[in-house]
Amino acid sequence: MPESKRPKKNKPAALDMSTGEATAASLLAHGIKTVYALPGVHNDHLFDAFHRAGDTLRVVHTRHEQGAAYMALGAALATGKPQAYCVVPGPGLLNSGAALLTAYGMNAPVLALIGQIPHAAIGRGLGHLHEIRDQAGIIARLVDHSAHINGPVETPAKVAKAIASMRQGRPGPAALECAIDVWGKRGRVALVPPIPPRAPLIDEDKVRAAAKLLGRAKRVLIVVGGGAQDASSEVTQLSRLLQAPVMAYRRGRGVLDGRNPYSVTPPLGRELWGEADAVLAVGTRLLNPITHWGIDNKLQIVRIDADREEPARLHKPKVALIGDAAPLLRKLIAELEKYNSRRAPRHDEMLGRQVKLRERLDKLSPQLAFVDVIRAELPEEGIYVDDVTQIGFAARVAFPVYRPRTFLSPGYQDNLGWGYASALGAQHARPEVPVVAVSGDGGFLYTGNELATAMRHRIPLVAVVFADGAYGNVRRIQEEDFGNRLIASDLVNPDFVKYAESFGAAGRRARNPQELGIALKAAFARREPTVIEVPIGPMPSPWEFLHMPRVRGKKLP
Ligand SMILES: Cc1ncc(C[n+]2csc(CCOP(=O)(O)OP(=O)(O)O)c2C)c(N)n1
Ligand SMILES: [Mg+2]
Repeated sequence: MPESKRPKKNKPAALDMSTGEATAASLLAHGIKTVYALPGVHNDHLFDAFHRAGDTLRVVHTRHEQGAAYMALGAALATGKPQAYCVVPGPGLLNSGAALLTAYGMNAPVLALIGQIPHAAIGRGLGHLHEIRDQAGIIARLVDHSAHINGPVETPAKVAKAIASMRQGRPGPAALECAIDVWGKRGRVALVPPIPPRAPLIDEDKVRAAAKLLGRAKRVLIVVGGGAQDASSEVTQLSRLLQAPVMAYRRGRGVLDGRNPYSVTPPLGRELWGEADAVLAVGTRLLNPITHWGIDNKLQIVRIDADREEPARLHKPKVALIGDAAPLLRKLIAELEKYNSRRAPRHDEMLGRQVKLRERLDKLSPQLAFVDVIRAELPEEGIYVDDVTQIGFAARVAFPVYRPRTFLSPGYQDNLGWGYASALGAQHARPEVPVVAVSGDGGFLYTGNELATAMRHRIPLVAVVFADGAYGNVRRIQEEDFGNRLIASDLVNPDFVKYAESFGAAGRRARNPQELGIALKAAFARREPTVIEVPIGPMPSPWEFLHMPRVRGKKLP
């Protein structure tokens, strides 16, 4: 063979493939072995490529596009690894929209594969099946990285770039769209390896400045968000070195083991925020503490964030360190050895504060009786998936989370109904650990239809549905703040036990915390799709533990 015709070293040979086959092969080359999906004519060639990939690539099909996208989201949050979903254009895309929006808000690495109308018709408004005006523009508003696939040859590079973007800087979703007549087009395709993440250079001067500031401080509070999920051991070590409590609300839970008395949620976090002279904020927007609890120049803030733009968005911190939390924290720990001061241990103080808080939380005892039982039955490594419900609000302040990625809560979108389908994705991606979805009767029926998916794909998710016959949170606000003028907050429910049984799943009813404990123990042992209905009455308001007034300085708008 003449020299020029010989394949270059390290360059894989080009193979004859369709765009769909190149997409499937590229997903596999990036370790993505599952696509959560709902098919349709626009993506037939892509699904045929998935079929041809055989057992190496699993397609988990759902009953609604929101289910597919939420499953990918739940899987991404439970594993920290990129996940993919695939839907038809127009209504398929919009049906998946709330999940994609939530993936953006939660910085979750979800890849959306979206069909398109015939290539030559895009933008012409001819009224093709599932046509939507400026689909690419709509997608571009929902994610930071999106691209259009024009044919097989460019597919591997576009997939690689999209997946790299999901880990680069602030992580998050990405989207690729491709026309109905392009998925099947063939060409000579050379696969490309994953693009290695570019770690930003660590600014040693800034690390030193942060170490000096924190080393000198007398009362440090660490605040963690979703960006700290992979830095659990570093945060734990820093908490010890600085004698600093660690506060988390929704996304940072489990970074410091909830059994550690230094692990706090907002009610204690606010007290500590008021007393602190320094805050180390890791992978969190810090929006609620700054805007609600106030800020003054006696509180020095060090921020660690993957996104360069984030730290100064609301309030300029003293020091901003840009990059992944774990390597930056390791540098900070090393540097602190030189500058850290001696501080008295706060162990007993923190234990005392925790006991006092628990006494205050007695007001929420109807919710906490259930929360405690779920914690008692869910194994240490089990995953709790939250929804926007009265039990959920109590859990956000009082459910101790033992490990990272074991408390999934929908972040600032706080979108009702994400729970069941996201939990299904978490359970699918982590089959070895039990997962429990905790919903209200309102939230459950958003995606409770995916019980059919749980049965079809044998996903042994356990769902607990607290049924009060109401959008209870809304109803309580109408009762307490709007003179009991009730509107649009009552619900007519199915019998959730029979509902589950009609799918062939296990249905149970638990009338009190003790019965819930028994039902959960059995369900985690049986490992089959299960719905446990818990009939409840009205619950006390959790707001005094979540919406708390200013404790220092001025309040930012
Ligand atoms: C997508 C979305 N729509 C509406 C809301 C507003 N909302 C917050 S809580 C709630 C009621 C939840 O009802 P349910 O799931 O039964 O839980 P409960 O409050 O009764 O415990 C509603 C409608 C929301 N958070 N997200
Ligand atoms: Mg309800």
